[in-house]
Amino acid sequence: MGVAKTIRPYHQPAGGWGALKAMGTALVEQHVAVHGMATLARMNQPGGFDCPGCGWADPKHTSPFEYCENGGKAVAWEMTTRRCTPAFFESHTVSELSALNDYELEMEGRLTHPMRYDAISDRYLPVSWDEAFALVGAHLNALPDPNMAEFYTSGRASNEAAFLYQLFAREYGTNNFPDCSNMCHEATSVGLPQSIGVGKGTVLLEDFARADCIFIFGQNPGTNSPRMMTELRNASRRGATIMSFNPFRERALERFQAPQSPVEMATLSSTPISSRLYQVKVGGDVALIKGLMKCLLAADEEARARESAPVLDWDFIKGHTAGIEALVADLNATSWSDVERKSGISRTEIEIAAQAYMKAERAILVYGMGITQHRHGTQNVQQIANLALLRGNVGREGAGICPVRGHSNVQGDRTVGITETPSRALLDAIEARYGFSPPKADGHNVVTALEAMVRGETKVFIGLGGNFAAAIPDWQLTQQAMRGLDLTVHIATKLNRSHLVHGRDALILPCLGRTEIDMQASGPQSVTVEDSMSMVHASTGHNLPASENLKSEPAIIAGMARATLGHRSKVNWEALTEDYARIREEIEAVFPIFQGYNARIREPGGFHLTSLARERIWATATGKANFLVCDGLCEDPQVSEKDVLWLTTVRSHDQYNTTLYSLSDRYRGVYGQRDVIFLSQAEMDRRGLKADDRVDIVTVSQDGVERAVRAFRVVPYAFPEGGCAAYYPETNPLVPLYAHDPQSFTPASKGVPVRLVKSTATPAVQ
Ligand SMILES: Nc1nc2c(c(=O)[nH]1)N[C@H]1C(S)=C(S)[C@@H](COP(=O)(O)OP(=O)(O)OC[C@H]3O[C@@H](n4cnc5c(=O)[nH]c(N)nc54)[C@H](O)[C@@H]3O)O[C@H]1N2
Ligand SMILES: Nc1nc2c(c(=O)[nH]1)N[C@H]1C(S)=C(S)[C@@H](COP(=O)(O)OP(=O)(O)OC[C@H]3O[C@@H](n4cnc5c(=O)[nH]c(N)nc54)[C@H](O)[C@@H]3O)O[C@H]1N2
Ligand SMILES: [Mo]
Repeated sequence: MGVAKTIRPYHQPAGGWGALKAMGTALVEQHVAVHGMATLARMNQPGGFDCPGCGWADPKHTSPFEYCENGGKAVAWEMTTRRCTPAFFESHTVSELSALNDYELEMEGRLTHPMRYDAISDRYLPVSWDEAFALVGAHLNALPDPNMAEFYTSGRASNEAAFLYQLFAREYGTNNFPDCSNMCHEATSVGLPQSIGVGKGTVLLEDFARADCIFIFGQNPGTNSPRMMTELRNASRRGATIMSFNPFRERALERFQAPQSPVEMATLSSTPISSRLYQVKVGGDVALIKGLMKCLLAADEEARARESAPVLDWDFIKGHTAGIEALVADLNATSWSDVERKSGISRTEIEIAAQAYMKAERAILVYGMGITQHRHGTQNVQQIANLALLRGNVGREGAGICPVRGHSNVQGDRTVGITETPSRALLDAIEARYGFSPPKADGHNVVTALEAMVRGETKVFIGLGGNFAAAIPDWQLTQQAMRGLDLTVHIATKLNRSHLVHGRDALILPCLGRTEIDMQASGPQSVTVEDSMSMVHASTGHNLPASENLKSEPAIIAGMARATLGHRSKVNWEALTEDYARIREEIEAVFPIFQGYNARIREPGGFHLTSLARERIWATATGKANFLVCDGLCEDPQVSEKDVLWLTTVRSHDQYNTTLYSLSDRYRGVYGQRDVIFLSQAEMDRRGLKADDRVDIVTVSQDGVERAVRAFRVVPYAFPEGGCAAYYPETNPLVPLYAHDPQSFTPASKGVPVRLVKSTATPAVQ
């Protein structure tokens, strides 16, 4: 890849010509320049396909330029002309492949043929689809208990694939659905229902055009949802106040040059985005939000003393909420000195942000992984909800809570039944429709699935997309457990680490991507997806498949189901794969919210799945929206040592989760390398470290196990004290499996206590 390992601070705005150039480079690297541009023109358009990148919403799928740099890269990555064929597998043992880095693995290109691991030659060898399905069936049917199998989903799977998958696993007999969202927005799915009765956001895209104030907590839109920059830029230009709360001064949160704006591009001008960036300490959000709420309370009391208009929305609080007294008591018991110490932000600065929030008639609170991936992720989410409720900023135009989802259909997958804790209503609906009795007991999430693997209880792992072995925490322990499985099955488009961390028997089943024509007995098929704003729309691929041996995800799931369940199945798998409109009819039958599904996806832009909270109907135990108290400021009593730093593991600008588009991170000024640690000058001085020194990062473990990554390069950076940052997934070995939010089980990958030790190791070859 030939990019020199340098550190060169980036002084431009985010976006701009750099973004166009990077997208062009990605297309050229994948040898798809001309065809790629034609394909991109069909992205997020009526009759086209849905961007396989992030879960951000599209403006009714009607703008002529609805893609971004990183969406472009995601498409180029899928469309690549490179092929990872049986001949490639023939010439490399799995041990040899294991020496390649994650970038090199995926650069081998699209998988073309189903492959089965052969232990004698330590190679993957071609296998027929029928043999592959029979092998899955034989392993699953040999298990004494269906709960010894795990059915993992990554959030790119369509509604149709996900629905069939959960139906298959439930008819087989388990609710074991570890899901990428367990490592992602689970704190939202668990936290928000307690607060507002629904585990999803409450805003629509059009609300961004009406908001006076937008707060962004722990989310990096310029990299991870660049189409959101259009909304932020427009909001900024019409005078809305945007404020960000993030340990990094992420460039796109500062200023953005819109590649869609001819004027900005021609004049090299840009739009400032955040009027203030608050460099909150890693893990300091509860303190910060409590500080903001303290300001609101104080201002409200003052206003009432003066008999002027209240600051809190008392009509809303009295009519719609419960728990305000306990919240007020908690805030009064929270001292400013603790707030300042834990958040790293002064009271005066917090007051400025609070003023902006109070002044705004309509405010949107946006958040991402900086909020959810903590031991106190659920509490973080609920404090954001409290802040919204205090001013009635839920269920009103231009206002609301906006968790920005990750994968393009992670939200849809959950809506159509990928859940390890199914409701009674879902189980009853399945039983009524199909006449089999689905398992009632809760199944495994990612953490409990890994724990079961470590205990040796799990025998079979099936992954519908994703790169489980790389995305999970605590590799030393967890990857070893995966190697002990009887069978691992991966439905995938590209070769990745999970295929090499395999069980005794192992299959790689190559599938079609979103950009490709999905031809079934009734003709070409469309699938459907749901975005972060709960809009459901169709996605249709137009490119020829990467290989004639590929199958669609629904067809692969149906194949496994038939081979496993045989004649005892109550589902007509064949008929469902012949025509996906039939799958949508089934979804509608099980989930009444999808009423009129097949007709409604023909509307341009699709349709909105109504959210009760948006209508101010609260599906909580109290029938109200709940203010929820978080005791204290989420300090960790286990970690008091002075030299401990809180490590947050983040994405570079050039990766899609475990997929690396390159080893560079343009906006943070890092080129050709990923084994770096961002550290403030003060923390460096405290440790006698200089720029470019190499350090081992060692977790302060509670179980006596050594967790370390070696020889990371120190990069001085404007970063809050007490914390440091490095890239995911290279630092996943540092995240202990036990370190997760007790409520949502989200691994605490944005808050790992670590120590730095001067390295004696030489840097790993990248
Ligand atoms: N191009 C691209 N797009 C993507 C992805 C990708 O990898 N690449 N991934 C997709 C997925 S699955 C997801 S979930 C989303 C992820 O998108 P984001 O939510 O943006 O994820 P991250 O980059 O991991 O971290 C978000 C931000 O949190 C900040 N942060 C870290 N710790 C803290 C903290 O303690 N408090 C606060 N307030 N902030 C903190 C980081 O500095 C970073 O700016 O994007 C999706 N879209
Ligand atoms: N330390 C740390 N760990 C984290 C995170 C973090 O911020 N820090 N983030 C977490 C988050 S938010 C998430 S969502 C998870 C991500 O976990 P996953 O969703 O499991 O991982 P991805 O890297 O998105 O998966 C990439 C693989 O998906 C396959 N793929 C791509 N497109 C398709 C398709 O259309 N169909 C199929 N079947 N396969 C396809 C390709 O083979 C590719 O190699 O990681 C989590 N882990
Ligand atoms: Mo995610």
